[in-house]
Formats: sequence, structure tokens, C-alpha cells
Amino acid sequence: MSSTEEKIVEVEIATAEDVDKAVKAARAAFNNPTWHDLIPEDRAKLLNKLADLVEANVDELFTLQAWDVGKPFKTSRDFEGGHLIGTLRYFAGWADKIQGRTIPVSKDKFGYTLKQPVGVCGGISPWNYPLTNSGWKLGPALATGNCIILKPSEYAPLATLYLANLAREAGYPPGVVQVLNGYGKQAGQALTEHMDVDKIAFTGSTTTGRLVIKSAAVNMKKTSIEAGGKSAFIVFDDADLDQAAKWAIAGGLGNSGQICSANSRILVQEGVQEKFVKIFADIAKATKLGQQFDEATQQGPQASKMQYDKVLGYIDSANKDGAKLVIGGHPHKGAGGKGFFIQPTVFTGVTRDMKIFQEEVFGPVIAVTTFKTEDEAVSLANDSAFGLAAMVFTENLKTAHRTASKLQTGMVWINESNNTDYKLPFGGFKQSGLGRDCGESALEEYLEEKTVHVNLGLKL
Ligand code: TXE
Repeated sequence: MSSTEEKIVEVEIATAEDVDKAVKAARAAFNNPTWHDLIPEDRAKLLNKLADLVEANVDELFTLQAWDVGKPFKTSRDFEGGHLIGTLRYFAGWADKIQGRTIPVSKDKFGYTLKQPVGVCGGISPWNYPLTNSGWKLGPALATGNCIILKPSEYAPLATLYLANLAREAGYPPGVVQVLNGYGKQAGQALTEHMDVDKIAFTGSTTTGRLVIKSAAVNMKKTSIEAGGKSAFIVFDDADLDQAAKWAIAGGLGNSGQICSANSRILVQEGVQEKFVKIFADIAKATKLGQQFDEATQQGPQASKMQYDKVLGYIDSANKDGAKLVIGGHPHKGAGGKGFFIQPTVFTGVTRDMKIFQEEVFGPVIAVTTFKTEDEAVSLANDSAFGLAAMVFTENLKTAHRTASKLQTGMVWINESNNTDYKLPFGGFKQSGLGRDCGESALEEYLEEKTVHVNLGLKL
């Protein structure tokens, strides 16, 4: 447990052999008429039943997740719990709305398309949002009639196992929903390179995302990748600075900064830089760090010792590179001097060449850079190998939409940050990924489109 550094429990790890057994079970379930021929309304009923069970078990699920990664329990149960239930219900609503197209070709011919499930899917998820990520994969996969094997992160094995039990209780036939815990290089890789897996939905680091694409190439699996980010939060000088600061705290320091779309870079127009940084730093400094089950806790520990060391390494590099430390910069001692806590940290004077401008820190560390003009703001924001998200704060509609269209990111939030909604596509440009989670777009990731050519009278 990352808040106390104590061992909670031991968990079985899957080998390549276990993965093979799970894939065979998934294939058998996919081919079984009990699942394969289930009418869409009944697929929707099952997914809604699962949502009801998640709602009834939300305390248990989010207690396990809080043990897994040290997240403040109450906030994550209320927000992520609602999001998970909503995601499953949203995709249940799509189950009977999966439609192909009819396409006129000529007087002798027309074509139509059928949307059919891909088959056996693997869902590999990280530790920062274990349940949300499981829901983002389960929802579209099951609504469209696939079978899915989830492989949660080795750092967060518990909550998703509980979810698998709920899927069984909901009435999914054996083999349709499976959970295998295990290491990435073993179970994860076995799943991505398995010849009888048709699709991999991966969320995690960009480095691992590249490996997943390579392994999945073995049988040209359909692949969706949601990877890292370095999202820029642009504050123009006409912005509501109080609101900007509050959203930047939520979207940058929330979940201890362990959000793929975290606004870890703040670009602020020079006239308001001093005022904005003061408001932001004052709120950040007052953040209450603590144990996950203490209701007053606003920020928990980093999820693991590895992450804790990594974040401290970035703080060190920012100091060495000459950024100015405004607040934080140090570990925070939890109860009994234990736990992987790090103070909310803000650096100003950050330049393009610094590591904390370019690399994903994945911790409560914010890099502030000043800009003069809109063009400069866009150029700074786009100066990144990542392209997941960006945020624009301004009271001027024209500035907001003009800037949004120029940013090379999959998502732009105007006058808010990280207010993710399962009805809207989530994903990135550039090295932040391939494909989209959430929204109608996610369905396409789990469907094949078959074209049927119909000859209406052409003779040879
Ligand atoms: O991620 P990995 P890690 C970033 C963040 C963090 C860094 C490392 O910067 O500091 O990644 O975190 C599985 N084949 N993000 O090491 O390795 C692994 O078991 C198949 C951003 O936890 O990407 C886990 O289930 N699978 C990110 C999942 O991949 C493999 C969220 C993610 O692990 C595998 C988390 C392999 N060869 C970290 N190797 C985001 N986008 O939100 C590992 N895995």
C-alpha cells in the first residue's frame, strides 16, 4: 500500500500458458450462440445489470482501488464511481444502435455494410485509473458483442478482479469477460502477441505503447493506444484567473498528478503571470496530503516507490536546469514517516529545452512558462512529442476557438480542465496514441466493417 508501504495481499500472476487458456475460453465463448446470437437488447440488459451491480458495490470496488494505489477514497468513489456506472450505461444504450450503411453505386449495383464484433479483445490497463480504464474497455467491447480479457496493471490488481466477479453475477456467459493479473512483459506481452487475439486496447506509457504495436503486428491486430501526455494549459491575459487557477489545480495536481492528460505545463501570458502564479501557488500550498481513507485528504501518495523516485528525479532535473522553484519540491512525510507522498510543486521560468517541459513527470509537478502572443502560446504548446490534450483559458470566444483549432492535440478543454465525459471521444494525436476511448468513436475500435456488394442485374 503506497500510503504505508505495507504489503496488502499476494496475487496470482498469469503466465503465457494462462493467457493461452483464457484466449481459448474467450474464442469458445465468442463462437457460442449463447453470446454470439444474443439480441442487442439483451446485450444492453446485461451491461445495465453490470452497472447496477457496480452501483450496489461501489464502496467495495473503490476501497480496493484505494488500497491498490492510495487514491483518496471518498473523491474517487464519488467521481470515478459515477463515471464508471455512467460509462457502462452509456455503452449499454449503444448496443441496439450499431448500424451499417447502404451505399448506392449504379443502377445495377448497390452496396451495404455490416458492423460486426472484432472477436477476442485484450484490454491492458495502467494503475492510475484501474476501474475507469476497465470500464472504458468493457463498455464498448461488450455493447458490440465481443469477448474481452482484461490485464490490469501489476500495481493495481485488486479492484478489477472484483469487477470480474460482478460480471459473472450479472450473467455474462463464461469466457466473455475474463481478468488475468500479471506482469506486463509476461502476461501483457503474451496477450498482445497471441495469434488468436483480434484486438488490443492499451492504456499506459508511450514506451510500452510502441512495444504493444510491434507485438500486435504479428497478426495485424486492431490496436488502440492511449499513451502519455504533456498537456499545456494556456492562460490568456483576459482569463478569469481564479477559475483558471482552480481548474489547473484539479487538472494538474488531481490524482497526485498521475493523469495522462494532466495539465502539467502552464503557459501564461506575461501580463498576468505573477498574479496567476500567486493564486495558483497559494491554493496548491494549502492542499491536504494524507491517508486515502481520511475524508479531509485531498492528495494521496504516488502510486508506487518507482513513481515516487521518478517524480523526485524530475524535480532534481528542473532544479539543475535552472527552473525557479516556487513551492514544494520535496517529499512529504506521511504517518510514521511512511508513504510515497510528494509536496505539490511549482516551477516557473521553464524553457522548451528543459526535461520538465518535454517529458511526462506523472506527479504533482507543474512547469510554468511565460508567453507574449497567441502565436507563441500555440508554438510552445505544440512543441511536444505528445498530443493528448490542451486547455485554453480566455473570455474571448474568437481567441478560444481559433487557438483550439491550431493545437495539435486530440482534446482541447476551453475554460475547464480534465472534465472528461464518457460521451465524448478521449485520445491523442502524435505519440499520445492511436484511436479513441469513449463516445461513439470507441465503438469503431471494437467493430469490423464488412462490405456486401449486391449485383442488381449486371450480366457477363
Ligand atoms: O506503465 P506501462 P508503468 C506513464 C507514466 C508512468 C510511466 C510508467 O509516465 O510514469 O508510464 O508506468 C502493461 N506488453 N503512464 O510502468 O509499462 C503493464 O503490465 C504488454 C501513463 O506502469 O505502460 C500495465 O498493465 N503490456 C499512462 C500497462 O502495460 C505491457 C498511465 C501499463 O504499463 C508490457 C500509466 C508489454 N511489453 C503510466 N509492458 C496513461 N496514459 O495514463 C507493460 N505492460
